[in-house]
Amino acid sequence: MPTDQLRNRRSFSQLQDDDVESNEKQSFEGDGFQEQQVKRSTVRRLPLWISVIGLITFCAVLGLYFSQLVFFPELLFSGNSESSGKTEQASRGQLNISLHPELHTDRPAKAIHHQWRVSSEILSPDGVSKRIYLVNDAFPGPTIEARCGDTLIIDVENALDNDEGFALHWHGLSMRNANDMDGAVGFTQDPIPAGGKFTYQFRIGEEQYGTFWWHAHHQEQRGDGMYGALIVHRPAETVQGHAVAVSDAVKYGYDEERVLMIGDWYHRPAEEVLGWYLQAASFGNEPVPDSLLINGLGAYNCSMAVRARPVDCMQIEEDMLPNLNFDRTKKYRLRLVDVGSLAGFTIDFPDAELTVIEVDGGNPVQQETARSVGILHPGQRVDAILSWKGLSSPSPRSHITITLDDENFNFPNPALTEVHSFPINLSGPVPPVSSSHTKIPAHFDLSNVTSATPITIPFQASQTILLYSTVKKLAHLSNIPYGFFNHTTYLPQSTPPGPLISLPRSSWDSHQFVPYIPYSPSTNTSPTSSEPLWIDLIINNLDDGPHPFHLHGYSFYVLQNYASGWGWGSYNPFEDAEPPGGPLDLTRAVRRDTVVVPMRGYAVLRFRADNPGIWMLHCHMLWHQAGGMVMGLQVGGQGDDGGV
Ligand SMILES: [Cu+2]
Repeated sequence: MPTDQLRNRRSFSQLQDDDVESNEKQSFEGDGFQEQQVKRSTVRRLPLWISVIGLITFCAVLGLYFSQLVFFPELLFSGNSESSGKTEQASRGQLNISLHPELHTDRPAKAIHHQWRVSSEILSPDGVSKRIYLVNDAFPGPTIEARCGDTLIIDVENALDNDEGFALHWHGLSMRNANDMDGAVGFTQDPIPAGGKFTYQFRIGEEQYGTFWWHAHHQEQRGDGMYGALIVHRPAETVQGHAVAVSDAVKYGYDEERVLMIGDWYHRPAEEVLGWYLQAASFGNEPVPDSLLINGLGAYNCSMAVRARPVDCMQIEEDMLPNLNFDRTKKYRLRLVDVGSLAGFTIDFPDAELTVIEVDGGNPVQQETARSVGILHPGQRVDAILSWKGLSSPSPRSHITITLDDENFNFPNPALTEVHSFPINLSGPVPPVSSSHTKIPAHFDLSNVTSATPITIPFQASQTILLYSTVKKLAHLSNIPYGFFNHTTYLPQSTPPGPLISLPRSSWDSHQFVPYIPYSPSTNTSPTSSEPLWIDLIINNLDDGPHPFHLHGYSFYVLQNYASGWGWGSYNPFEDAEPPGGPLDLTRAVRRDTVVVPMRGYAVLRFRADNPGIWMLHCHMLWHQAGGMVMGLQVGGQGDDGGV
């Protein structure tokens, strides 16, 4: 029903304003434990008579608003969002999720307590109705903000129907000494059953700060909205020559922070989409998305819907498009996350400039400035400083354009518009035009990022793990496109059942491909010490499309990322004298936790195996992951011979 849909759209926006996190219960470490409750309104069901009065009032206000527009049309394009009331913001679809670094950068580490209730509801984030997962009645779920060294305690309640379980993963966090809190169903925990509760408790490493996110790690729930942002702020630190501690805002020169979770979106339930993909008739062509969401909102053109897949669609008119607000005189740190299931994207601010500063979990990169930045692939993050200093037009309006990468769109989807634009309302005086602005490159290619500073890693690794990943359509598997690492396609452990962490390695079944890496802690903390071991992970991609691979529990140096101009660009260090891509980069290799291996190419990743546990390694394209492109690494613990 349209009124329901309107309510739904309003509820998203109201839950995404600039308030402090919902229902947050914080315990402070230090002089004993104090407790502080910060609460704000959430969507609740109201008695009928209140709803009727509310509806009448709403209609009256709406009527008044539109009657005023006749006389004051500038109201429609008011540039100053700060002066707008909540109702107006909500009805116009505010995309802003502002962050609060000031609550975290100048305090000691503490415990942060959240209470989450996971449910689902039919909502229409881009105008099209679909069942979506909610956490505390919000989609996307709550944004967690913390600082390094904080302990997160998240009490999760499963309020889903139909016996549906789930688990939550904290993407990019090392989860040191907390392997069992990693949320990877099949590896580290069983799903939290319907009606059940589970408490995630772990400490964020002292060395970890940056842009992370949390998402479901069971079946395809991530594709139906079970995700949110997880931001770890870097504490201000004392720097020689500065009277006060220096925060990231001072270091990078920005005023405010915003998070933008951007991702492709399917109008059918992810389970149904996967069902279409995992059959012979798909010929291994990935399901192409229908739409795109930013922070849980989009704007679908209902006339694009195809007859074969009818949708319940409410057209979002031009003046109701989800929009962003910026003050032209300020600089913003944008924390961008690709929360999508398949497609990478490029983000373009035609009237502003973006300076890339960090990738994934706070890894500083050589700064590059451009009007557009991409491609950001599923699971990856990039932090960039947004500046309007070169803007010459006095117009209070600009726009942002997101273009979905079509490299995996082999099977055309006429329902999809690949380019989405959303309005930006600008406030503040027009800054002086910078003559250098016209010289700014139009685009920065994120595959060219390098470390901001020289790195120190050993010349060679102690152990090399050679992998070949591919989607295969095998006759004996009914020509269904299953994902493989080497000779294994993943299925959750079944005989005996249980997460791998709970079973001796000798009892794991044939769908578990988990190379073993010995671990012995070392007192030598030198970055080139041989203990714990340095590992080379060489991932060859034999497919005609890219795969963004994510390793849990670690980040790694990307020593080489190679795509062959012709034929197969594989690398086998046991046979090849030299990598086809030339010498490895041992001086400026970027560090990441999610790396794209190009089609018919390979990546050489090096990391120090200093975090014991059983860690998943998988393609972050949901359809490949669900089709079995999943393996693991076991660091420490019992090896194949039963020894430690
Ligand atoms: Cu993939």
